[in-house]
Formats: sequence, C-alpha cells, structure tokens
Amino acid sequence: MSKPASESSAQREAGQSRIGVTGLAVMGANLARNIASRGVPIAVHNRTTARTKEFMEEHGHEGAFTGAETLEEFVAALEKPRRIIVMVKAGKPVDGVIADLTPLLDEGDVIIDAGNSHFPDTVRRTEECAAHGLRFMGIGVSGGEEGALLGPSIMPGGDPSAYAEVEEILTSIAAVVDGTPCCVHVGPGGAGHYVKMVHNGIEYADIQLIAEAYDLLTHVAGLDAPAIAAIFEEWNTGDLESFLIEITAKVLAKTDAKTGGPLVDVIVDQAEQKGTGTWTAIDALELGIPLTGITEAVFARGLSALRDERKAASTTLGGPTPGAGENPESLVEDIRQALYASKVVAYAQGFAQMRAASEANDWDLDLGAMATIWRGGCIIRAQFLNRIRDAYAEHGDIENLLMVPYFTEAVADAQDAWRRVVVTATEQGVAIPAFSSSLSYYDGYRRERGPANLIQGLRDFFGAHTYRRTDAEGAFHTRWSQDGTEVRTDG
Ligand code: NBP
Repeated sequence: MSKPASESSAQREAGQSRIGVTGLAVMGANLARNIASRGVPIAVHNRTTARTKEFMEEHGHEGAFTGAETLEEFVAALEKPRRIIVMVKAGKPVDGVIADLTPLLDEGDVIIDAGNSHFPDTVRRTEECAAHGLRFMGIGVSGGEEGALLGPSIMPGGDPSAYAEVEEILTSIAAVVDGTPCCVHVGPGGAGHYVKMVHNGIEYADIQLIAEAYDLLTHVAGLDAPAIAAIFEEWNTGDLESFLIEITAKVLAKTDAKTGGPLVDVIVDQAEQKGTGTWTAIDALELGIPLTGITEAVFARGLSALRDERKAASTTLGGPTPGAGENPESLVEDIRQALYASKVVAYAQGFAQMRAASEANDWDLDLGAMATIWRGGCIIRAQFLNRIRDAYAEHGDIENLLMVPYFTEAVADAQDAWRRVVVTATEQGVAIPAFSSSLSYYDGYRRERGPANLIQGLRDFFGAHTYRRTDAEGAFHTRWSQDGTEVRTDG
C-alpha cells in the first residue's frame, strides 16, 4: 500500500501527478491518502499552507504525494488534462476555489467537486465551467472520514468523458461489496449530488426510526440503555442488519466515564443538522412526491431543538393516563417489525423521489445501481439494499418498491405489529412521527379511492377550481352559491 519515500520523491516532478486534491480537512486528506494508497501519484493543496505542510509531514511517506503551497504549483504538478478534486466546505468556498482555479486551467481540464454540494449549485457550476471550456463533475462521497480513507460509497455525476478519465481511480478507492465497487456513474449534471442528497435524506429517516424504537423501548417497555443495546445487537443479526443498527448498539452500550451510567443518558436531546435532509424534503415537495419518512425526520430534529419550549410544555401540557403495561417481549418484537415496515416505506419513498427527479431532469438514473453502490462504504449500508438491488434486477422500472412482492409481503407480515405499536405509542403519549406517518402513507397508498374527492369539492366551492367526475371526461364546476347547477368548463 504505502510507497517508500524514495519513490515518492521520484514522483515530485511537474506534470507527473495523475490527480490533485485541494482541501485537506478530514475528508480531503483521507480521500487523498486513499488515492495514494493505490499507487496513484497525487498532488495536494490547501488554502492554509500550514495544513498542507502538516499533511505532508504526517502522510507524505505513504505515497507519491506532491505537496503544493500555491494553486499555481498545484496546477503545475498535474498531468494534462488536469483532474482536480475540490474537497472544501460546501457553498461559497467551492465557487471561490473554482474561480481561483479557472484562469490557471486549460480547455478540457476537469474540476471535480466531491463535497456535499446542493445539486442546483452543481448544475450551475457545470454550465459556468463549460463556458470556460472546463469539464465539471459533482460527486457524492459517503462514509465519513473513515469511509474516505478506507473505501467510501461514491456517486459520481457529470461529464461522462471526464468520468471515463477518473473511473479507474474512483472505483479503486471505493468500498467493495461481493467484488463490486460502490461507485458508478450516476448521470449528467447534478445527478451525483442529487443521489447523495437523497442518500442523506434516507439516512435521516433511518436514524429517526431508530430513535423512535429507542424511545418506545425506554418509555413503554421500560428498558434501560444496556438492555436496549442488547436488543439492537440481536436485531443486527436479522432483516435489519445495517451499519446504523450496529452502531446504535455500540452507542447505547457505552458507559460514561464521568457518571458511570450510560453515556446516552447524559447526551443533550437536541439533534443538529447540516441541511441535506431539508434539501431532500424541499425537493420532494417541489416534485409533488410524498416523502413522509424523511420529512418527519427533519421536523423531529426541529422539534428536538426547541429544548427550552419543550421543558416548559412538559409541565404544562398533559399526557394520557398511563395504561396497563405491555408484555415487554411481544412489544419488543412488535417494535422490530414496525421499524422494518417503516424503513421499507422510507426507502420506497426515497426511490420514488429519485425516479421522479430522473424523469424531470432526463437523468436516466439506474436505481438498481444506486442500491448497489449504497451496500458498502456509506452510512446507510445494509443487507436490506441487496433486496432493493434484486428487486430492480428482476422487475426493471418500479413505480413503488412496496409493489414488489418481497416488500409487499414483508410489510403485510409486519403490519399487525406496526399498527399495535402506533396504537400503543399514541395511547402512552410517545411521539412516533416517522412510524405513524409511514403507516398512514401505506394506508393512503393502498386505497383505490381516498377522500380527495371532498377536497376537490371544497376547492370548487370556495375558489371555482373545478373538479373531474368519475363518470365523464372534462372539468366541471358547480354553481354552489347560485342555482346549484353543474357546468362543464373545458369545452
Ligand atoms: P469542511 O467542510 O470542514 O471544510 C474545511 C476545508 O474547506 C478546509 O480545507 C478549508 O481550508 C477549506 N475552505 C474553507 Br472552510 N473555505 C475555503 C475557501 N474560501 N477557499 C478554499 N478553501 C476553503 O471539511 P470536511 O469535513 O473535510 O468536508 C469537506 C466536504 O466533504 C464538505 O462539503 C462536507 O460536507 C463533505 N463531507 C463531509 C463528511 C464528513 O464526515 N465530514 C462526509 C461526507 C461529505 P482551510 O484549512 O484553509 O480553512
């Protein structure tokens, strides 16, 4: 893996590095080390030179690195056409780096933004770079700092010719599951960052569902953190097996050195967020796609943040009279099934959103491939994704994963338990927004005829918005406040 120092020095010629990374905070540094570990000569740069020097001192011996103090040196170190990975803080810093690089680059060079950029920014940057003859890629990288170093899930979007030039490097550094690298060209323009956004949104839903299960196991089943840790460890051996369930067991099992009690009991119950869940929810609203799991997860974090208000409300707003205790054993199994069914819904919604976005943007997303590259390296990696990959392999284009026999049956099997959990939580006054909204989505989705006929009637009453009839073509309006007769308005 590591190259001897003498070989590193031999690579420090101008124009020799196959790729460059600018931005050497935790993600950029680890990505650069991962690339170097594959024997790829690489140039590294950071705005603050001290960080580059520190990086070279600590890791320069690990591979064929060229540490550049200035952007000019950095660009000069790269072979042509140049390929530059930008791994700086998302937002304005990315535009700043692109602006600084542009005059130093030649036509056909490639700029790759590997940070968590919002996909409309990627679309804009693609056009701006193209105006200067530069090729641009926006790639999603998931897996945190460890993933970046040891093998992330990579979601590259953008210019296909640029991808062809970096494919070998990217697939070599990605996580590998069953011999398949967790990296595939997602689509043009902002497609890579879009898919990364939905990945993060699904991560929000997964985490919220786990938190709701923990809340129920604590406040309805009456279990303490170590007991719940053991339950999650057990759950991680079945259908729920995943990185997030695995680390939930570890977090719950951790003893606090200061108090001697569970660490989780002394962590402040205010969830923070960096915005990708909100982006996913806003995009779903704009697409008109029901995305209850992820959106409720974002709202739940917002509610958690109102700590002072919640403190005041806890002594003012009454809850239900405590009912008879549940049989803990059957409750634990019910919660497991409710968690699984709600998870199926969250993924079904996320994949339906990607399908809609693919159609709206002409991205031609291969959703089975997305499930495939999320099986390893990323935060939502899970056995479950094999089921989704298999579903796409077998059925091709899928409107909603709930309609695939495996998931149809899984949810049907779990639904009695799921309903009992929602009822029990409601009776006991425990908030389960993701569990209950997922069940409502399921019940709404499986209805041939819902109550929106009344919504249309009301809209026509107060705003003459018209309605369609079940027994005739066309748009109709009733003269509600006049003679009560119906008129056809479209012909
Ligand atoms: P940060 O997001 O903390 O950004 C720090 C880096 O940005 C430093 O190299 C800093 O240079 C550079 N930078 C800033 Br701030 N403003 C700059 C500017 N105007 N011009 C040039 N450079 C600038 O780093 P990170 O946590 O390594 O994340 C990098 C990207 O990867 C982000 O988009 C992040 O959302 C994404 N990401 C992070 C994770 C994770 O687990 N942390 C996971 C997946 C994706 P300086 O040293 O001179 O201040």
